[in-house]
Amino acid sequence: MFEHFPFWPARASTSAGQVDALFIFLLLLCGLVCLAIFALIIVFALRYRRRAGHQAEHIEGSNALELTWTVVPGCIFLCIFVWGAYIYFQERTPPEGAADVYTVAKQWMWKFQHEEGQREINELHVPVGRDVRMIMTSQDAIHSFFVPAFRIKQDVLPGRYTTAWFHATKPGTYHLFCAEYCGTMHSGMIGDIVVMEPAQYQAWLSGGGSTLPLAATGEKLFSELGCSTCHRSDMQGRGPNLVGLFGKPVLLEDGRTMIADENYLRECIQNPTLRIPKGYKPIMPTFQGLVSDEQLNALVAYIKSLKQSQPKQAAGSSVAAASQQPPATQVH
Ligand code: HEC
Ligand SMILES: [Cu+2]
Repeated sequence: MFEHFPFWPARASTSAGQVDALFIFLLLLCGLVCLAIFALIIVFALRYRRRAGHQAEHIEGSNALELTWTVVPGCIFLCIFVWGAYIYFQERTPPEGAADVYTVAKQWMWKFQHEEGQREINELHVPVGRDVRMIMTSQDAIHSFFVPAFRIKQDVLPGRYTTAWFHATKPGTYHLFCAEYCGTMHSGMIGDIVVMEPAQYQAWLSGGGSTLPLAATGEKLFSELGCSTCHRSDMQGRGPNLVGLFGKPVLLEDGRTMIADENYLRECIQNPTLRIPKGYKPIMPTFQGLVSDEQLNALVAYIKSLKQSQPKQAAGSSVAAASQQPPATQVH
């Protein structure tokens, strides 16, 4: 209904309609309450104006009245809360099997890395109808990934990953903004999300020449940086076997159990001494400052891929993996 309303951004994702419904509900509710207050002010002012022979009457408290104006707004607020929480959790929970796009924000640009290997700056191509999960980090200040047409906004922080996801529903080009003041050129930190029909998208993917998938780039780095000398799939290395690690709980030396998600992998590479898996010595050198955020993304993508693409190897090392880790539980 707001398609041609100039102040309303295009609606191009599955969650846009839900966010709008809640927003319109809040707008109507506030508008109605505001109207009612103004109407009552006028009515009361006229009705109870000062007149000869009329005297105000003192009223003692009324429990019925107090209860009504407490319970009714309380219920309305609770409805808003439940509705909002429902949408929030939906926006926070990426569906199983979403395609990952790694994002590095910096003053003042957006850099994207596709799983397929394509890299882009200030422009992100995605197909209609795919669940896309943004795995984002910043090289410097705090930024915020904001796509009004998708109704998503997520802060992007240095030193860790934050995620957001969307499912584009309409081809087109949509604005991307940085929504967190990040320095002089903050207002210029903008980009385009180009949503294409799947066939077009395939053409775009293959148009860029041959690119190495992100996980393969990570695999190359893994051997170039010497990771593979300690992390071997045959369990002869000095470091833990990384096959099948992603998504599993890891028991640490200090007794904590952590899920090996993207942030865990990232921190293990940047700051290995912070988390020592049980049974291992803190001999892994830190790679902080030695690998860029893009390279870190590739390494993380590679370690994640060790689960999906090498089921045979994973099965072979499951004994060792099991002794190192508690039973697998489903995460995300
Ligand atoms: C000198 C041997 C060595 C090298 C080189 C090394 N690691 Fe490690 N790595 C270890 C050891 C030992 C541990 C466990 C103790 C710890 O976390 O410090 C570990 C832990 C890890 C973990 C956490 C594993 C788990 O089961 O929780 C990850 C992920 C990891 N390394 C990735 C890498 C990557 C990526 C590289 C290359 C950039 C690398 N490592 C290089 C020895 C090494
Ligand atoms: Cu910014």
